Amino acid sequence: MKNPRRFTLKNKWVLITGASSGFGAAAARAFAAEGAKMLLGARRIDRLEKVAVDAKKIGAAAAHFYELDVSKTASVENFIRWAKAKLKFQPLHVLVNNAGGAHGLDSVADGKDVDWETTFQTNVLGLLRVTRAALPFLPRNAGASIINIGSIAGRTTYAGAAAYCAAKSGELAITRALRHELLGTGIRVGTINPGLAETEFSVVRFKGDQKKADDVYAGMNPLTAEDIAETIIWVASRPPHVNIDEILIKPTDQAEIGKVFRRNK
Ligand code: NDP
Ligand code: 8X3
Repeated sequence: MKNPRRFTLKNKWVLITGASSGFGAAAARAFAAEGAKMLLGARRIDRLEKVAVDAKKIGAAAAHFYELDVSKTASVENFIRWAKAKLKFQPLHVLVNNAGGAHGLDSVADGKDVDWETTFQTNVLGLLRVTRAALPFLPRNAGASIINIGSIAGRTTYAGAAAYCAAKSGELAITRALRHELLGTGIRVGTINPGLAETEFSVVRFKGDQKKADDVYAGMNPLTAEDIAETIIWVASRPPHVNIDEILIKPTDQAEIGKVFRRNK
């Protein structure tokens, strides 16, 4: 059998969670450049609208947005009902489960229930909910992909991040289990695990403290949202017989978590 060298994303429907900033917004722009059709979700509608307008300017065949809170089952179901209406019986070829993040950097001894609960509700339960709801729309044996955004934190641990590391290691386990469950359907399942990337991630983690967020990337050259978006496009555009299981992608200035090269320090 002769395999194609690339899966074309032109005119394919792509659903991205957490598309209002960071990796998700950059992924929307990157899929737009491929001429894809997009369904974008997040809680901040004003931000989503800007991303959708940009996506259309860049070349998206369609870019629709709707409010989505992955931490609430009712919101996910509502979002997928809306998505179904937009799809109009066409298949959804790419699901990017990106919504998530870390909340706080407290030790377990000082940990807050609200931070732990938000971390698991978004990174773990949100991923499960969205995947369950979206699966019926992914076509069998037609090059569809589920791309989950994990983290280097899911593959190792560091102080202050017990819940976040556990959540991202949960994301990795879900990705691997899904590959078992979907074997034979032709639906690809993979995870991209970034190291330090400068987005709104640290501002959210430190609850709006910009100084603390900036310090995370001080003197080093972090990954950008565009680096991850390009990786997502590469994964989604592999030919249908190729499944990219797991990618660990880090800035050159990061050897490991906590081992970062900083200039002028
Ligand atoms: P950002 O904070 O810039 O983006 C996070 C996105 O997730 C936003 O669009 C936000 O939208 C959305 N989101 C958060 N909570 C919810 C929710 N309950 N329902 C729906 N959407 C939600 O950070 P990044 O782009 O960096 O993060 C994207 C993913 O990458 C996350 O899963 C994060 O854990 C992971 N990651 C980040 C790394 C980094 O260093 N930046 C490294 C490794 C992984 P809104 O607030 O509008 O709902
Ligand atoms: C984000 C990367 O190193 O801040 O997942 O945990 S890290």
